[in-house]
Amino acid sequence: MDITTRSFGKYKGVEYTEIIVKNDVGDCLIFSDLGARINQWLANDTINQPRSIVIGYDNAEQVFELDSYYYGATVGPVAGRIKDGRFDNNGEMVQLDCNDGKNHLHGGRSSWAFRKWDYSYKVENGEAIVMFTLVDDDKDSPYPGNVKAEVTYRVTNIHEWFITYRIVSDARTLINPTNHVYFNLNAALDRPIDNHSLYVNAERYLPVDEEHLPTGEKLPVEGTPFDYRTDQILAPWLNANHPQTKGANNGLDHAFELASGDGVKAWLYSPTTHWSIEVFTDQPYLVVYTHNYVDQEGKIAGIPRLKHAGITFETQAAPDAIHHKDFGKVVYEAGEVYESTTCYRLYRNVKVLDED
Ligand code: G6D
Repeated sequence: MDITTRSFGKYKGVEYTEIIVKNDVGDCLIFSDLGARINQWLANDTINQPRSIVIGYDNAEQVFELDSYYYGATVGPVAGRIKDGRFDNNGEMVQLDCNDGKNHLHGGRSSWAFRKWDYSYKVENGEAIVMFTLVDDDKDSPYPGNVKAEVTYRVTNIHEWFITYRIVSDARTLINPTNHVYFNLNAALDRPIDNHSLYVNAERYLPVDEEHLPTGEKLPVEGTPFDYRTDQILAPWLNANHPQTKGANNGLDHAFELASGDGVKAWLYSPTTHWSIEVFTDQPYLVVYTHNYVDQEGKIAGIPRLKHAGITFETQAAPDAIHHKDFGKVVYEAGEVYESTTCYRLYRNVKVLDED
């Protein structure tokens, strides 16, 4: 297990860093202090060629100049949308900035995705540990409280990437972060994920309105383009003639209510590489977004942004949970610690990759 660093470039006079983790089984995961994000996951194929399975940026400037995608970023303090950016905090009305139409999304303009985090790293028990920390005080953020956030990435020698959050505030506030990693297991970012198979262990999903806010309903997935209780090839469902997928510009952009327990909560497979990802989490919801909007020109890693270029597995309490009592815990009192762990595990089939 080897950990090194290199520059991720400079933006407005601030230098950012990439932290490069190479495990003993051919994976190279590259994180950055800009947004405590994952920027690359390179896995060796059967002819020992590194193939990228997540979407990232070439440098810090792209994050600030191109980013409406939040590739690989830690988004918070609250990941999902908050209606009108407003909520009642124990009798005090709090108004957040509304960076997504009339609503607040991904932490707003002071999102953790665009902050420079402190970091440290070590190898412990044969695993790479990269710890990011951020002090988000109420001067820098419209959220109540001075918050200390720790995000620890652990990379193992069986192709696992663990994310553990430990977050505490000195005042009652909202805490519900996630990681906005996009996977593409075709290992070629110019091949959309329409050919992937998806499994999600969920009986219900949350329909949304025209502002992508949950309506408050929880609907059965049965008979809909949200039924992944057995694995389904995505293409027909992303382009289904269903108001919810069409309303998301032909794709998924929805929260699934996950089954309880420690088992696999989601699974993704590419028929091109025969590689797959399993998702484990202690969070109650999973937002799956299939990169339905391509609203930025420009190429990243030399490749134009494509619709359905990747798929996210954003583990969290449901979007707008502050306005829906049964959407998961999002309110934390002063000193109350938020702790959560999510794991993404890669499986590489022994078959030779399909010829390009
Ligand atoms: C769009 O509605 C989607 C969000 O769910 C996603 O997180 C964002 O793009 C990157 O706003």
